[in-house]
Amino acid sequence: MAAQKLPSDFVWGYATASYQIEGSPDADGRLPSIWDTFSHKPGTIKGGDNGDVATDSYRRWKEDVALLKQYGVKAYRFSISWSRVIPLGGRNDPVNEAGIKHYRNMIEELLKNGITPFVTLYHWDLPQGLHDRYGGWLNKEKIVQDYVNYAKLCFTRYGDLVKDWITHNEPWCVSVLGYATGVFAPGHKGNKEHWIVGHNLILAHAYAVKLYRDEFKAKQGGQIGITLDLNWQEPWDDSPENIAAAQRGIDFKLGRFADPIYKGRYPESVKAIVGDRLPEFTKEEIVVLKGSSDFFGLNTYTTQLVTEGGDQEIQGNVKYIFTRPDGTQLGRQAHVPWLQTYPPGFRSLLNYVWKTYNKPVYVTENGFPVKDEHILPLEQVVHDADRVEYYDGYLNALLKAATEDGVPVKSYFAWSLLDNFEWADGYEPRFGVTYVDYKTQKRTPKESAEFVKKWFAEHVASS
Ligand code: PNW
Repeated sequence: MAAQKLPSDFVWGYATASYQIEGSPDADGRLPSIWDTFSHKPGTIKGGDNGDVATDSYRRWKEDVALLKQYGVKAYRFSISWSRVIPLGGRNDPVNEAGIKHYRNMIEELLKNGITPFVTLYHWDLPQGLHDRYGGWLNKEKIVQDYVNYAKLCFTRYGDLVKDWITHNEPWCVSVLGYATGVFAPGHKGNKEHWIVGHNLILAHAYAVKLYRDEFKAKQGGQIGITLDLNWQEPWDDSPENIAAAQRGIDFKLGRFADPIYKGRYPESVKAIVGDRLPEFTKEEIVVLKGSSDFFGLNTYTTQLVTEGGDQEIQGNVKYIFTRPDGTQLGRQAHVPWLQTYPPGFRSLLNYVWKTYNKPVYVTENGFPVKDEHILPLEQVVHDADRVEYYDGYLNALLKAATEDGVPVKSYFAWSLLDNFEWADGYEPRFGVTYVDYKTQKRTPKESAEFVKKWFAEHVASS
């Protein structure tokens, strides 16, 4: 029997995000985003770093495209920096043609090289102007209108060339890390704001999708959806409490966004615990948000074992661990504490998402930062065996989900093309298949880049 293969139209490539790679914060009329402000506050970022230079990709984007070409990808997922195209962010603020042109040039260059652009509209870099003017994501009426206006500008200027749109990247991170734990911009803490912000992110997404479907889709022929994040949650053992806990953990991380978007309502388990701090959708809004994603965009990195208990409402009062009942670790430890390699969890997750939401699944991020890679000499860094092991495991899990379980998986974007600015962790964790020397900006491919290229050459059917 011939080896199982993914269909010939399977899309694969690498993902990045504007603030993590671009640098050049003041170039050509760009104004600050909340991440510029946040990362410049002392004590927010490991090592006192910020995204002022990052991988210098605002200037080196042609080199990045050449690298993608060399890696044999079919697609590239990147995000637009809102404050490059509308520096102050709002619907009555001026549009910055230089910023518009930058992304237009890049999109054209990608297409010239046979690479399909997948564009994320919002990967966390809200224009500081909107945060200052009315509280940004906390202000429902204003932010929904301004976000839709920004989306409209992108559809208008790029939609003849871009056919795959992602409204938001990981609204869970935006709301919880930004407005509850405060480790991400804008650094607010508490147990109320993040429910409001999450709610407003859902509405902004839904109204942008409505606009695309009403005014652009017929003419431009693209698709639009959202990317949510979930690390698979596996009950620690088969006790009924821990099985229930894992489902509740999933509801608090994924269901709080996915259920409104695909089913038109919040999960009961969330409503029961959060009570009247959870905003309500109006009847009109429900009509707009239910079914407001053409696909299921999924970012995932690991699996967590779940037990009942704990008082962390934010995660549904469950606890996470990596140690099994027999004392062994779930998988290989990455450089960041929250990630261990566990491919079977990826297969379970793909099945769960398909069964629960019934949409084609686009894996939009998945990757691994090798432990201590930042202190290893380059000769060792490029032999990134632990990253290769990770991709080998996760890609084969995806293949099984697609071919044996029948999950319609349509894409796989590895995180990331380059080592880059890893948010609050600064430049220490390295997720790239390309090593970046931050002093010289020299890019050096790691062995994983070759591995991924070869894997897809062998496992995608020829057309
Ligand atoms: C995602 N966590 O973020 C983002 O989409 C990327 O920008 C980021 O670089 C990548 O994953 C790697 O971290 C996450 O704490 C940030 O569980 C934090 C968590 C998960 C994902």
